Amino acid sequence: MSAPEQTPVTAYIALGANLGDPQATILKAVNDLALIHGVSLVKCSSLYQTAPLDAGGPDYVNAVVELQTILTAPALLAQLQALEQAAGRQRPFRNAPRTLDLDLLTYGDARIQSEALTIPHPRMGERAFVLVPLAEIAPQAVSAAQLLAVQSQCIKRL
Ligand code: PH2
Ligand code: MG
Ligand code: MG
Repeated sequence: MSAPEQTPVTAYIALGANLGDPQATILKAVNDLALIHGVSLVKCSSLYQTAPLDAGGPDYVNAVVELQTILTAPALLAQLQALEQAAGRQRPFRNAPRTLDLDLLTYGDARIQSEALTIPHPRMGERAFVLVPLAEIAPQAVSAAQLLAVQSQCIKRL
């Protein structure tokens, strides 16, 4: 008998980095995401230089990717955390500068509220560094009103 088939789910991931060589780290992370077993990379936004929001340190490089995955949301999260660890991520305090941050924005149309994971990402609608790259690859996912609300935040396409 053949194994049951799993229906792939579309997930969006926000990538961010502002320590080390952020641009190289983000490009490597996109590559690494595509290599995860059970994940296919569908689209990748441009890279953006962004001013830190509610945070200090150097400017960030941010991007958003669209994935198709047969992994569950917790299993995908574990893979994202493993890539953050491999990039030398440390967490000395909240919103500290970081070598790599990989945030699961949405997972299909799932709504998840657990200790480890809140989906959709609770702050994605307040952040130009998420909405602008997301609108680039998934215009249906972002409204004009949402973009208008973050238009004062500094973001420059690289
Ligand atoms: N991430 C944060 C806090 N602030 N600012 C920018 N520009 N880019 C980020 O990725 C970012 C941030 C927490 O994850
Ligand atoms: Mg984050
Ligand atoms: Mg994070």
